[in-house]
Amino acid sequence: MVKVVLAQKLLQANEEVAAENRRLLEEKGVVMVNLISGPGAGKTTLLERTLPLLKDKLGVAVIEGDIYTTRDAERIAGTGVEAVQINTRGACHLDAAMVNEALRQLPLNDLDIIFVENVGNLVCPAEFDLGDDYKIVVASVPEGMDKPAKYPLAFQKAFAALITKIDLLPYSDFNLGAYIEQLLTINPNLKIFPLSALKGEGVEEWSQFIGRVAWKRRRNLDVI
Ligand SMILES: Nc1nc2c(ncn2[C@@H]2O[C@H](COP(=O)(O)OP(=O)(O)O)[C@@H](O)[C@H]2O)c(=O)[nH]1
Ligand SMILES: [Mg+2]
Repeated sequence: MVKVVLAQKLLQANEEVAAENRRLLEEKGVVMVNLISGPGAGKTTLLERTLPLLKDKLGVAVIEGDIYTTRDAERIAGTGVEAVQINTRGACHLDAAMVNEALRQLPLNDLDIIFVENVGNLVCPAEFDLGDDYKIVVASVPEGMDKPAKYPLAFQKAFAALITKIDLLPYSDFNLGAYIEQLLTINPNLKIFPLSALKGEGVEEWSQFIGRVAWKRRRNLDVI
């Protein structure tokens, strides 16, 4: 009983800071995109491919969430895009207060879009609102077909699903058509992008989509 009350209080406190983040970002005209996946799905690799396609047209920055290391932020810095690293020191997800700290370190007046790479985990990040505009779930072919059924919350809350590592389809029993059907059963509004960050297939389509969505969102136009 006590545990449940505590969890509710934590989530409520998080909601308040998330609302503050949302207000700040709206005032500054910045769209925040929260990338959620299990470890190794390919979030950082995808960002390394996506950022070069966006950075000349839009002001872009990245907030990297990791339990301990700064490796992903270093990879992002290699693209010339500013990255702020958050180390959660054991926590399995980012929370709104951590993101608030990171936002204070970024030049918000110069930005249009901030990508947040959440801690690799399909469970906790789905429960903690960061004040983001969009949650994007990233699921890769080698993870297998059953993850949406096992971890439905991330897929239910997502605006788009990226099915990554499709270059591995010929070597696996993964059925792309059946997977997409499954995603749409869980969330009929999901925008779905099969892609390979390694080979480049589908990356341009996804990059254009998210760039267009961010641009429209801040002009209060219908995004789709
Ligand atoms: N075959 C293949 N491997 C990929 C692809 N994207 C990422 N990887 C590999 O998957 C591993 C984990 O990628 P990473 O981007 O670090 O995943 P993250 O933990 O979600 O950030 C690395 O060895 C990547 O090279 C892809 O599209 N195809
Ligand atoms: Mg990563």
